[in-house]
Amino acid sequence: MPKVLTKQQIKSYREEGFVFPIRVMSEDEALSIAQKIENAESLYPEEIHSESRNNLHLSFRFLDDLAHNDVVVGAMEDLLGPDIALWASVLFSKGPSSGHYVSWHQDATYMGMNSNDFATPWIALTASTIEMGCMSMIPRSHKQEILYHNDTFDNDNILTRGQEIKDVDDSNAIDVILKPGEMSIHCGTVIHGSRPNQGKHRRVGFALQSYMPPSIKQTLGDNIWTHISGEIRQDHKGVTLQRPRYDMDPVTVSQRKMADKNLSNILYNGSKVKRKY
Ligand SMILES: O=C(O)CCC(=O)C(=O)O
Repeated sequence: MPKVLTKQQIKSYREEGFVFPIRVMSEDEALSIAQKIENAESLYPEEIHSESRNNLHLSFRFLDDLAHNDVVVGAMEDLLGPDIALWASVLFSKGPSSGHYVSWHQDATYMGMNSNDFATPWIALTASTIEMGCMSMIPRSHKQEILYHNDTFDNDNILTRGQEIKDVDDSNAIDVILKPGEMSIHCGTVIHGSRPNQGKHRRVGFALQSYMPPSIKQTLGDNIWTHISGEIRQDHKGVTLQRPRYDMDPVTVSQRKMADKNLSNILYNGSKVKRKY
């Protein structure tokens, strides 16, 4: 018996490569988390900003709570089984009327895993509409291997390498329109991207990238996992990440630095250019 997703939603995820919308919390709760992010940005500008956006669940208790949210974790258990660890998280923010976009890509390309069958919940903390540059997904595109990605490092492209798959047939693309507090879930090989935010308000999504069962192993870089549910993975490199006891807990802020460095080494492996995120 699934915990959160319906059988139809599980089928849809497996057949299309993604599923949405799934309500995680009320609109008010989501908007209050978006507000907490803004407060954190003004209180701790060195810790959280557009280029310091990875693994913020290790520095801020309210984002750690999202990574462990019952609805999110229940949905992951429905898709991945009972033993789950989180690889990383990314705060994807696009300011109003900004040129920032995300080119067509497959997440698994530079993650260095032995399998791409992992899942990423993307939680809308504000509305995410077509005008605001919501994600778009190419249905069933996950049923293929990783395609060639051209690393553009384009300034407006907010992917690490600005990597893009060229000539994607987007005639069947689905716009992942979400209300605050809803999430989508996509798999590691589905082709997706997002256009610039042409709206008047900021668009904020928190991507838990990605939840993995123990059968999926890191083949590049070190194993650094946030334990989520079931059996604790035994393949941690040196340290098991802890949960922040409060915002800016010095123990986990320092663990975040280590996790971010490892993430950067993995994502930019083989690249001559390295951005700060
Ligand atoms: O937030 C976006 O616009 C893109 C996010 C994305 O590519 C992802 O979560 O994998």
